[in-house]
Amino acid sequence: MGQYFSLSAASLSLASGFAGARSVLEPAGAEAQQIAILFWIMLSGGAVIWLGVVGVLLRSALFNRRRLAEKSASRIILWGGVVFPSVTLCVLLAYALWLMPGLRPFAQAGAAGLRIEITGRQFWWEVVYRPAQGPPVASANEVRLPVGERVEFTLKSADVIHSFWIPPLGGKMDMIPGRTNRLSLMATKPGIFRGPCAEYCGTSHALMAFSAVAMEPEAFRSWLAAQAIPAEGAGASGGALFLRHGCGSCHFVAGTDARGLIGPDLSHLGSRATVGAGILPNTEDAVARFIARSELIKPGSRMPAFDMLPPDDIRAIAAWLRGLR
Ligand code: HEC
Ligand SMILES: [Cu+2]
Repeated sequence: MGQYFSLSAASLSLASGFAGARSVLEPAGAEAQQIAILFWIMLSGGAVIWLGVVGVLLRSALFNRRRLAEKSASRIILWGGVVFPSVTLCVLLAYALWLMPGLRPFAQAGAAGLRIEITGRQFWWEVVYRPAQGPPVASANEVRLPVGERVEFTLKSADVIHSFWIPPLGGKMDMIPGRTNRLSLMATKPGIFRGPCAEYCGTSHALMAFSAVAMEPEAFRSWLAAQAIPAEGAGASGGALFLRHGCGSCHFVAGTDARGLIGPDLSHLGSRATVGAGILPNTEDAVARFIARSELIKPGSRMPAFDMLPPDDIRAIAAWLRGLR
């Protein structure tokens, strides 16, 4: 089993910085664009005001040390201390309020658009695509969406409060047990982004992320159509071992007898960029390590570690899962 103990903090942190992670300040979505503009307006406004205040301070301290008459002192306080901040803050408030309906334009998505249902779970993401036409498609730990189309997200939680956030696409929204929150996003550029859980949700909160993939609409539609069809795993023995070792009691794999609903849907695991909810690259080695040492890789995870299985069985299962594309 030695090979499974080799997981170090370094390999985790390397994996978590997977390609395509980007920041709020490189917007690739309509909502993120507005937030970035608001940020730059506030930053530059704040910088100008700060420079002005420091300038006046230096001037009075270094060059102009005579006392002011009481009348002009009161005037400075009235204009600089009351009127200016009130007007500036009112203008900023009005601008921010004006931005808000733009951040949540459900009406525009309408019934015709794509809806994606996401449920936060300790410590992974359940994803169900509900396209206007065609059957719903279940997935996990990855969210794909078409560029240039408004997508409505339905956000729920199965346990504690999580928060859904794709920084380059838009603002974050909480996932609250017993409630359904809605968020509408539109990607404007193709790309792969990282979506971290943005609300502390337990031991492995920092290891709960997903990849968001913005794709050209044509490519997205053919990808979704392919996801609706059961995949063929690589090497039938892996599939048999998967069932024999009881994985199917928690995991669903379309086209097999694995019908569990406790863990992520693995029907197309091989087509995802990461495993373990955004923390490991999707390689055979990483899948095998996750199966054997899930509690070491993700403390508090609801996935029991299977290090008692023969390594060859784990390898065969990992290879089979990776073939589910
Ligand atoms: C008791 C329920 C349970 C059993 C049994 C179980 N799993 Fe899991 N599994 C989970 C849960 C829950 C997660 C999500 C863990 C997380 O990311 O926090 C998971 C995650 C995974 C993942 C990562 C999925 C992804 O989307 O990245 C793989 C791969 C996996 N399990 C394979 C297996 C295999 C193979 C077996 C059998 C040897 C197995 N599991 C047995 C509950 C289970
Ligand atoms: Cu979370």
